[in-house]
Amino acid sequence: MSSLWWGGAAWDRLSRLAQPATGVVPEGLRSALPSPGGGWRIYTVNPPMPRFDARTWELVIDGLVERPVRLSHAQLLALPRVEQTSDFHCVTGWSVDGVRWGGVRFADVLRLARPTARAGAATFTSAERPYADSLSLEQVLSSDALLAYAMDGRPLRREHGAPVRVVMPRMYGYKSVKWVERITLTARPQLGYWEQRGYDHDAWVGRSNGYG
Ligand SMILES: Nc1nc2c(c(=O)[nH]1)N[C@H]1C(S)=C(S)[C@@H](COP(=O)(O)O)O[C@H]1N2
Ligand SMILES: [Mo]
Repeated sequence: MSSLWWGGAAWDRLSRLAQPATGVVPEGLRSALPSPGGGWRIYTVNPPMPRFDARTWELVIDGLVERPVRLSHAQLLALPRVEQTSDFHCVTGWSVDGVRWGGVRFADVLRLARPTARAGAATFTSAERPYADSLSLEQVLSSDALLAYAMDGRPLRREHGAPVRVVMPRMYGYKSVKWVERITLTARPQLGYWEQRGYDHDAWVGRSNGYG
C-alpha cells in the first residue's frame, strides 16, 4: 500500500462505500427473509465472556498510525452510523440470513488515527484473549465491512460481542471478532486465532478451506 492509497486513490475507493455491495440484501428483499434472531450459535474460546462497562471501555487504535487514539464508547457512538442487512455464515455450516447490523465503517474509525503509508492490514484484538484476527486494509475498507454495535435494532448483546464486533459478511464468521478492544495497523495481515489452527486467512464464503 502506498501513501497514495490513503490519499486521493484511497478516498476515491472509499467513496464507493455508498454503493450496494455483494452480500448485502437489497431493501426490497428484506421482508421476504426469515425473521432474524434465530439460528445463532454463541462461540467463545476462553469463557467467561468479557463484560462491557461503558464508563471504562475504550477502543485503542495503534500500530502504523501517526496518532494512536483511544475512543470512549460515547465517541464511538458519535461517529457516522450506518445500517446494513447481510447474511452471516459460520464455516461449520450454519448461517443466519438477513441480520440487520448498525455500526460504523472502518474508514471513519481508522482515519482518526491517520494510518501511515506503510499500513496494509488491521488486526482486531478481542477482550477475550487470545482471540484475534486480521483483514487487509482493502478488505477492511470494502463496502460491507462494519464495526458493528447494534444487531436487529438493539445494542449488540454481550454474547454477540458487546459493545463492538467485526462484521465481514462475505467471509466466514471467524473473521468477525467479538468484543473488539484494539485495532492495530500493521504492514501485513497477522494470522488469526483460527488461522493459526489451519483455516484460510482469506475466508471467502464458498471459496476457502474448512467448509464442505
Ligand atoms: N472473541 C471471539 N470472537 C469470535 C469467536 C470467538 O470464539 N471469540 N468465534 C467466531 C466464530 S467462529 C463465529 S462463527 C462467530 C459467531 O458469532 P456469534 O457467537 O455471535 O454467534 O464469532 C466469531 N468471533
Ligand atoms: Mo465460526
